[in-house]
Amino acid sequence: RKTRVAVVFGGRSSEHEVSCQSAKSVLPHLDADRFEVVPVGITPQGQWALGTDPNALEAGAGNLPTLRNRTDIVAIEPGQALQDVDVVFPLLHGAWGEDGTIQGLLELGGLPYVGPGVFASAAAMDKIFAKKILQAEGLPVGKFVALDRSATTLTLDEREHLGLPVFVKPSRAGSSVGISKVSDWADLDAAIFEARQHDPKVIIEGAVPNVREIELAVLEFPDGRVEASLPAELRAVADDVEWYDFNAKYVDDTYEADIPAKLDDDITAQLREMAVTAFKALDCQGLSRVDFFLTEQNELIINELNTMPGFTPISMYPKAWEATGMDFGTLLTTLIETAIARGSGLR
Ligand code: ADP
Ligand code: MG
Ligand code: MG
Ligand code: K
Repeated sequence: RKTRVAVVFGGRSSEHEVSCQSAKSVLPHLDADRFEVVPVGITPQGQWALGTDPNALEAGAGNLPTLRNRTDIVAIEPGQALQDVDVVFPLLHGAWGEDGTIQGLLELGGLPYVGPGVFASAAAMDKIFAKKILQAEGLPVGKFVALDRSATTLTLDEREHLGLPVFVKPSRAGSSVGISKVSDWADLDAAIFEARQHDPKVIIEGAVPNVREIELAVLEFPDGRVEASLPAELRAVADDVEWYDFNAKYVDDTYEADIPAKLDDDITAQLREMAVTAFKALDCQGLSRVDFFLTEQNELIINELNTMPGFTPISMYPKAWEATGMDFGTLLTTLIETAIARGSGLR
């Protein structure tokens, strides 16, 4: 019989709609001869629902599909939703999905799943811990201050260390949700307050001036080999576009992608090697998108790893592999086969 793949999507995080969009674009690309898809939606309230077709969802925020306003959902237990499933694709972004929580549930149930395990998922979700681990491995990260849960502002020393502008971020979020760029210290406390709407843990980073944003898609193959795609670059189309915010990611056309990025061969080689090193430093498995900043001085900084990056039609992870010679369908098959080859339990 065909391999039964549960595609779990939606979820409780602020990236609910992005996840629904990812599911909508993944489903038609899964090899129908080999896989039988079991779509499992999770509502923003955390209800699990079987048989929710991501293609039949109404449009929500940013014109993305959503389960947010559905009143007809019949909630079932996760165990019931995943009954008779061979492997799970937890296509969830952000908290309660990309952060090790669903991975823990699947480990308890002994079910193999696509993507990194509990530890790597949790570590990559938390920008503060991810930076600490990367630093410990000797990998380059930018200047940052981890704001204590009880602190409401930066000290004078910390302000001097970071300099203006700074980026204020929830430590555990994604899709640029809750992030502000602050160019005047007078706006700092409001930005911290805003970030705290998403996470009590806040990270504040020194802004990299005239940064180039480069992303690489890292993939593990069923035999354990780990490879990085060619680098892709995200470029603002106009000078007055300041940074890659939620609207730039999903709504406007303020950013363009160069896939592959126009970079010298030696920087490309360095990026591909560093992406695999970062993947291993965080003990990732399956996949991750490793996002870099390239400074004006041609220095590389690792910004973050995303263990379940977007899989929408415009998302960089599938596009970067396409540019490296692997089509979307083959990529999805590889992800699922790697998950099955790994199995469940400690490894
Ligand atoms: P998310 O996980 O939400 O994507 P990021 O840390 O990647 O959060 O930040 C989102 C965007 O904000 C980046 O893609 C970049 O455009 C901008 N940004 C974040 N940190 C910095 C920084 N230190 N210097 C310059 N730009 C930054
Ligand atoms: Mg992220
Ligand atoms: Mg990012
Ligand atoms: K992340």
